[in-house]
Amino acid sequence: MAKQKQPLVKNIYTADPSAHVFEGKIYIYPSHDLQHECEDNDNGDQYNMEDYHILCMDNVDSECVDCGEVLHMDEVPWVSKQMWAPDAAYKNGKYYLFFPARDKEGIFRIGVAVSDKPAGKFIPEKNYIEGSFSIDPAVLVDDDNEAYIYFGGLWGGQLEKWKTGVFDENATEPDMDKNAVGPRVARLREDMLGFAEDVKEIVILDENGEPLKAGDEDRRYFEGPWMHKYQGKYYFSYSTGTTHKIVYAVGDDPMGPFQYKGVILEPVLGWTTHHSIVQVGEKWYLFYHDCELSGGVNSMRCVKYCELQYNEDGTIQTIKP
Ligand code: FUB
Repeated sequence: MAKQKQPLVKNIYTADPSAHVFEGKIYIYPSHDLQHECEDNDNGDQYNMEDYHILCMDNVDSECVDCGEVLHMDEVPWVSKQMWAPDAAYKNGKYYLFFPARDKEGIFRIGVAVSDKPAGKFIPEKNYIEGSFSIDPAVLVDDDNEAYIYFGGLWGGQLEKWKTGVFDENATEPDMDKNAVGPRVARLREDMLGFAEDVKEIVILDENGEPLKAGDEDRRYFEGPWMHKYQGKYYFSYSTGTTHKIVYAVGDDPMGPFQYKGVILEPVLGWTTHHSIVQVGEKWYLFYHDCELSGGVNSMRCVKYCELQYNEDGTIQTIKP
């Protein structure tokens, strides 16, 4: 039986859970953390993952099952290393697994793999999505069947190196009083295998309608985007990285802008925090990770879940891990 706030599986280390209800079950698309000797640094070298496993639960109370490996980096011609946080989407009868990894030049790109079933096996496209960069793809298929991909992560995820639209190895984050680097969004093509239009930078606004500043580390975007809809509004949530929170901002358009609203999850054990939000029946759930299973090793994480509750005004109640 799965219990809230307990590791969902213990046979492997898992992180970055993207949860969806497909075909009446809960499918979780996580990163698969490995035990290895890589250096623990700000570049994320310690997150040296090689493949993806999919987890499945019949319902929120049932056992969580590891469905096994569905994609390995050796099967993806453009990948050199580091298969980081994935997400999956369903459209037009097929399932799509979106995943970031470093290409042969060491630049993070986003790839896509396709399956007829939610638990794979997934067959990768030969090349990464043209025009893609950075990490942590999250996909929303909206009620009108338009699909949007959100992505980006600072530091190891290289987002600040794309300020000009071209990769600049030496680019750094903006000064503290300048506008924060925004996450990115692109509309996906009807076949889900490429961007339909140019990538756009998302703006997250403060309570006065001003863009959040780079020095506002309690609120500015760092990595791990997620998009869900609640009562017709678009809820864009993400990790603040250096301050280790999951926070959210709300807007009327899937491409933003979004106004900052508050904290969803207080810091967990471990440096990274990463989440997804999914409705199962009448209730809403937060899937997240921490490092409890490894006793606090940053690169050996475990996926958990708990119920998420809204207030009457549509704000989300803050969860303590
Ligand atoms: O799992 C590797 C990276 O750590 C993810 O891409 C980030 O979101 C962070 O969780």
